[in-house]
Amino acid sequence: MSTSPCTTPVARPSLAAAAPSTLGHLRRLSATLALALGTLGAQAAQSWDFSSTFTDFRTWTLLGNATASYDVPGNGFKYSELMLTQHHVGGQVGAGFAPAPLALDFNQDFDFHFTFFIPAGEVVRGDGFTFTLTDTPLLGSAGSGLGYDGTSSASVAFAVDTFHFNGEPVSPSLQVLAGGSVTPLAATETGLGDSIRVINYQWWGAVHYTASGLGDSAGTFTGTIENLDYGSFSVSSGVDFAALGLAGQPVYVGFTGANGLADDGHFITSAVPVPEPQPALLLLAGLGAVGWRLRRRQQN
Ligand SMILES: [Ca+2]
Repeated sequence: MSTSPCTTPVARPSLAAAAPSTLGHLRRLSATLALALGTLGAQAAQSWDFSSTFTDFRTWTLLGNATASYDVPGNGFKYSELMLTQHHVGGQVGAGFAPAPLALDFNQDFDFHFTFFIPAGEVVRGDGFTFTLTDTPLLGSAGSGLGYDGTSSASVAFAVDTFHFNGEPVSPSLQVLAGGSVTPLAATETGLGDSIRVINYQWWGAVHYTASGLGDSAGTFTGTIENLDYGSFSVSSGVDFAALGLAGQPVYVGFTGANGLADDGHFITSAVPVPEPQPALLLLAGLGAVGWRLRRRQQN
């Protein structure tokens, strides 16, 4: 394994890791169907996938230590990475938010999909990252604050918390957070231990919201992580977006992360195949050669 700090190849999915899982296939198929139905019906689907719909994180609002990169290494894929905290560098806190706010309807369901890596540092695991919906891009405190704690904007977050003190949910845990506090509304202890931060191991993340159906901008907010080796883990909480002050506001979507005394990296990634012109050209050239040989044979 590389020992140099902050190497993008560490975070880059291998070809195997970039190959979508079966669940990923189904997810994309259902997302495509939802989009198709959305354009046919009156209700547009509220669905976003930052992983398989290419997301250039260089265009995002980057706060604190967060940086973004873009790469086309010639392996048939193009990549962009949002690095919230740098691998092997402690004391980091960063955030990145999509540049344009969304007009989310909290009386309709919505979902977001993303992929992430937590390359392990060399000391204690920590601290984690959040997927955040907020009325203004935010950056909270480092360490256990996950780049979210202490912020005053109207917000809800899905946290992957990888470090705990005594009395807190045993890490790695999944949490629903709100109001700029890292005291969770709900938490699920995954029991994953250091498997959460196996180097170069890609996780799928998702946030699903199911509206109450009562027209009150409230519903059930669920965060999920999964991969083929370790399975799927979720946390759910009722969330009242009207009470939080997010209903009717422009909603910024993004991620925050921190590592404090630990030095794990926290990377959100996007990778899509790059269309390759060569095979099509070769095919045409091949057909042309066959045609020429057939014509020669007929002339002879
Ligand atoms: Ca924690």
